Amino acid sequence: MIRKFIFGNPIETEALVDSQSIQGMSVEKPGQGIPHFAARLAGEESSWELALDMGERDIIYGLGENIRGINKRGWIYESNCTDDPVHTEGRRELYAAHNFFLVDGRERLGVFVDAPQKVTFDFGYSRRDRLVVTVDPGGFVLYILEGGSSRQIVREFRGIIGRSYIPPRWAFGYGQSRWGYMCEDDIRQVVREHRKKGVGLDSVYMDIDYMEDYKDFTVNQERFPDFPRFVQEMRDQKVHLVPIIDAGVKIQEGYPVYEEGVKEGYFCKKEDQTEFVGGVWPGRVHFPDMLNEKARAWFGDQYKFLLDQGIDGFWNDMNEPALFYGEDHLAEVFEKLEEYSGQELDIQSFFAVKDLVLGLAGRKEDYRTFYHEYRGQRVRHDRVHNLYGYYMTRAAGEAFDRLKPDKRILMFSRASYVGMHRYGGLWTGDNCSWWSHLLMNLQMLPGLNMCGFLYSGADLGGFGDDATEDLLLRWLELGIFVPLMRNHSAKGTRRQEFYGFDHAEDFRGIIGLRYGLLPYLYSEFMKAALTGDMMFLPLSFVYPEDPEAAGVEDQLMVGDGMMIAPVYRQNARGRYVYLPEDMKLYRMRGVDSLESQVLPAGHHYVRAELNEVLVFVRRGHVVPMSEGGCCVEDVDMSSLRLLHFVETEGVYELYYDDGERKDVRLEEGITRILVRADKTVETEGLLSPRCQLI
Ligand code: MIG
Repeated sequence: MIRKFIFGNPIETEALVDSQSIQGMSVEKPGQGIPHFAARLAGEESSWELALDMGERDIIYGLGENIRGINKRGWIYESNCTDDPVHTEGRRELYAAHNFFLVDGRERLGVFVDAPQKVTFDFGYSRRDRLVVTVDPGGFVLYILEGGSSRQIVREFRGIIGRSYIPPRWAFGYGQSRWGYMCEDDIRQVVREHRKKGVGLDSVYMDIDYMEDYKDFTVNQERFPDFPRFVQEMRDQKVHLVPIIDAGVKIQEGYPVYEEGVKEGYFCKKEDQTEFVGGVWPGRVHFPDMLNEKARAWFGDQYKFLLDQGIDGFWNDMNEPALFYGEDHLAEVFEKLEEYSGQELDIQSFFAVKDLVLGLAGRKEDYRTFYHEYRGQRVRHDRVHNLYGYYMTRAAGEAFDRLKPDKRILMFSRASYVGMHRYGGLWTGDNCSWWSHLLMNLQMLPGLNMCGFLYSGADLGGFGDDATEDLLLRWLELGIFVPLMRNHSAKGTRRQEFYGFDHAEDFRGIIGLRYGLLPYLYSEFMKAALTGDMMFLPLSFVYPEDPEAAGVEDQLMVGDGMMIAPVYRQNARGRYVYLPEDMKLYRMRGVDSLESQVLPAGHHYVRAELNEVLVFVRRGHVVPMSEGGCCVEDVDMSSLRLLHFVETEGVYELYYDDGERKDVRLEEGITRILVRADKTVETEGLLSPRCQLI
């Protein structure tokens, strides 16, 4: 059951596919019959506060991309899309605003706070047993979902927010990226090393250096003299190039995107109707008004420039939107600095000077100085801040539907809001090469799925700071299960392509497993997308009666038949694993190197050497694997190996399609694989693979 409560005059976000069909009650004053929550008005401009008393053992799941554990209880989080590259435990907000959570305990309810402005989630931070949601002024819609299991509540939520984005199948292959590939040869080297050493690769990412002066929808002619030819050269090697697109448009005479945008009035303007100027990588920029329908269509059409040259995938960056400085405020800072200059600074003034300079980036006040034309109204940016990345990605997604109606285009974004999940996936931004961030990557996955973000992933190996070989291997051992599997790192950090390290064979084995597991992973992804389910689940979603499962923060269920327990500690050669039921453990070094053993329910210490991955298959389940390959299109579906834990019988419904079509139906792609106790296998449906039990 879904109930809807309307507070004040909310701004439509289009998070839901059809918000009108759910009957709503408007809430004018506190104490007006909202179930579970006590509502009150607080703050100067009157923001709403919703409070709920929690039971001692209540668990809170959700909030998608945010820091800390799977159970979000015990911290305070903010939805306020922010470009901050240091994701430490003390942070409250990252790049995304995913306002859906689920309280599971004394009562079980799903809660979606549909508000494009800042929202704060105090989950037992101020008071251990109290949950308080604070919504900044401006109105919002509250949805409360009840009835059924946690998984059912999530499915119901996913039903109202619409089908998740589905990428082309090649986007499930391994992607190599680095901020700093400057020219054709840098990219050729990546491909050459992968192909030479037989380590899988499907895509190479192009960061901002491929552009001319960081201008969107340009390609640097000196470094990529014949881009369409180069794109084709890579395609001949079965590699897709994936360029980055930034939100800010460089202010430069003669640059058509800039000139057209100004002429048509497509950029965000200030109170005085002049364009807002910010500073980002291209220098001075304007921000396209992604919320304005016409501007959005126009911005989306720009992707054609690259599509026409053979590009079929993109990543949208800096769309919180990130702001190194706002030009007006920069002028104020210079003025103040002028006052200090020549003076003898005492320590207070020194810190004042320092704060002035450090306070330039992402300054909240700057977000109050420009406006959008949204649904016929002029709306100040901070009121809709969390929609910007969503609407930028929507611009692209809608354009792809017009420009490439029959072909899936890869798209993922940094900033996001619920609703964007229909147009693209996401990556979780600038993490660091830290062991703690490997675990954080795992812990974010279920929350992301709850909010509709299935095609998502973190920078494997870590973006900031220096990676080591063992960290990268361990991280890849999680990454092979995650739809967006990309190794990315920052300029200035240690290189982290596999070939910079000593043991190519270990990387070949681990990355090879991704291609081996592809039949299962793609199939589980598609089933999750097409039925509104999760692909990564906390153990408690599958074993709700097991109190120990509820406390597990470092293992996940992956699809229907599998549990994973990655190693995420430096120097560990194994780990403790909790099994809610008997399972069959496969310890794998590569597609051709695996051993298995049945383990009884309970706690175990399980060995896992640096080059070994642990996969646990549930009783009665079958997990199909391919023989591997060096890219997705080489994965052979005619010959499958079946991981299985079958005592009586086990069935797997394998989904498959051409990997490209947008218009997909689950029923059309199913092959039923039946494994019997006597070890015979029968298949029926779309494919007729040869099957071998392993
Ligand atoms: O201010 O384009 O998160 O993946 O490599 C940094 C350069 C801008 C941030 C992205 C990162 C990308 C980087 N970008």
